[in-house]
Amino acid sequence: MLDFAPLTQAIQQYDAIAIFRHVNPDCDAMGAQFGLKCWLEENFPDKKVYALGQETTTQRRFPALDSITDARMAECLAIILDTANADRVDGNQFRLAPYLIRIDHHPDHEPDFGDLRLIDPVSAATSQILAFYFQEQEASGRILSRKAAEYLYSGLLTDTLCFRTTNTTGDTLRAGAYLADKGLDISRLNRVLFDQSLNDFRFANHLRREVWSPDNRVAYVILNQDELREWNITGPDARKFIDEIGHVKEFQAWAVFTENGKHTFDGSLRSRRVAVNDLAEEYHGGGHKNAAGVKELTADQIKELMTEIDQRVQADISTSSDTD
Ligand SMILES: [Mn+2]
Repeated sequence: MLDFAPLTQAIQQYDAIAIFRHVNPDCDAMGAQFGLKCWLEENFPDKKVYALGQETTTQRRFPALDSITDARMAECLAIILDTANADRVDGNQFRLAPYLIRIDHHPDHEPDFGDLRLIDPVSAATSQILAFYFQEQEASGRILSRKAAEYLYSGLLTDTLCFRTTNTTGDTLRAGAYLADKGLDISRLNRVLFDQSLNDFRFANHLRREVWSPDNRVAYVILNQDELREWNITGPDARKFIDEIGHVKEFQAWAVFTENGKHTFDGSLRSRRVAVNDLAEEYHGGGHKNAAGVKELTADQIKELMTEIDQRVQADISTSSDTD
């Protein structure tokens, strides 16, 4: 369990708090950001709290982001959520903060990034870490509202693909139960997060048709700019459909690559068992063991990467008799 005492001390010490998260945010980044903002505003009404960043997610609606001057930033405690690398933060102003706290569940590769680091790679979501912090704080009379709980539950549910990922644990479900007890409408939230438009439904069919899997072990799709334009979808949004490929028993690893504006490809990688994050790091990316991202690959590099992943899968199959 993380020691949250220094976090509480820092929050108490500063009159203004700025909350950051990563670029191309998912619902865990946004949910954690607004869950924390909401909780701080409700429990520390005298403090000013800012949610900073430019981008947002299309999966559910979040309030508008704030903006502050550099001078104001220099007075703020900065809290960075769900972000393992300094250059992945959405916005640069955190560098002006007198004190920097990181709360994250990604493996920690930048020990100098953050004055205080609350990192738990075993947590399925940053929202999970915050849920336990807020629960602990109830002993000090602080409350978690339904609204704040809803933000965190959105993060928990999306980062675990509805409690299905390999990092879903009893703690994940306990965090979910704690949040649900705040009066959440679970069914409505699921519809808000996972119901899709007709265009999305048809795009998912297109993606399934385009899957390339020569040996039925490793599967991937490459989408070029013309296709993305035709389907009226951005690269990051198209890559979120990767789960469409993840339910085929034969596939041990799978990926979706989308052409970016620089004539190279960005990709999302997933695997059942073999590690893909160390390989992703060789291709301008990174992430979790079984879920990672890569950036700016040429078509040849895609082939190289998928061949390397396939070799790992073959080695894994030949050393393992566990086939469930
Ligand atoms: Mn996350």
